[in-house]
Amino acid sequence: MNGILPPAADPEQGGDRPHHEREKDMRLTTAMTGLAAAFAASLAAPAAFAQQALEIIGQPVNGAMGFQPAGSNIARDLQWLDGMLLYIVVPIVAFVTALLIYVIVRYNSKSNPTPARFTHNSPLEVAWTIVPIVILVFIGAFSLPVLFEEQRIPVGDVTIKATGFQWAWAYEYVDEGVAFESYMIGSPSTGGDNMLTPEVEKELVEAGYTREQFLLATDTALVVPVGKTIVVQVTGADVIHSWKIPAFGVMQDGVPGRLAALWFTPEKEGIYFGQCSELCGQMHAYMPITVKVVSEAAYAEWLAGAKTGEYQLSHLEAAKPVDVAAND
Ligand SMILES: [Cu+2]
Repeated sequence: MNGILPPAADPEQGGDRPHHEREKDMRLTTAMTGLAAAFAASLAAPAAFAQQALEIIGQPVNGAMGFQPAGSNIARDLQWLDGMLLYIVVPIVAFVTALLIYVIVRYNSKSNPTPARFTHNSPLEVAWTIVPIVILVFIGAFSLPVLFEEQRIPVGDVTIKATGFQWAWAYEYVDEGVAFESYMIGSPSTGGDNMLTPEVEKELVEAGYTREQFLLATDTALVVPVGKTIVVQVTGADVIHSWKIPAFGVMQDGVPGRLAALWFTPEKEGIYFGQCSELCGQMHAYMPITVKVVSEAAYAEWLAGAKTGEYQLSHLEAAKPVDVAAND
């Protein structure tokens, strides 16, 4: 997003009016926002659900280094492993670099004109075999449990099937009879042309985002309850796509004709973004993923609305089985 988006406007625009006056304004604004939100919520489809209350946690930030904040058990363990490995990798790199420099300086042909002629040193050879084995076994003792944690799919409290297609994601809450598609705000499917126009910015703001979330925010979002086991079954309807949320530490290819799975337990309420991460065609960059992690009560409310509203499975194209073997 570098270069496309200017920095966001400064939100602290109080001018030089007295402090108490600004505070009064803010209270009024908050009250009005609350009222407007309540009014909007009473009208809107589940798509516009719970925007105001949720903080955006999982998104790329210009100039940032390292990981996005860990938003799940999987991401927390992955990031811990990454940090632990640095304590092993950094000394090894420093040691090998120092050794190389020492050899270059001490044993070049000028400072060491007559080189030694020996070819074997048994204690040294045993040492440089055993020491790396010990290091690798030590790393494995920590990395394999994390790998198994990711790959052993538990029984989910919520099971969602995510189908990638050119170019968006379709979701089905398999035990609930709820399904919907999720298009990037500003994509052709929502009337845009993948450019950040003033109309697209308006749509983003109406959906509770800002221009900073262009290329990340979708018209509908996956909604999941905090603290529950979420299993996502991933597949593709046409070519290979990949469902990835960096802040959850999950990524799984969606292959046509196969149903793979990933799981995570979201640990903090908020909005998390991801993108299709398998090069899948011309509009690969325009099929992002938006996940809203909400309280259990808010999830139950959303689900009830989704079941009776436009997200009913029977209403949707996504419900039709995909004939992956068809070649006509
Ligand atoms: Cu894709």
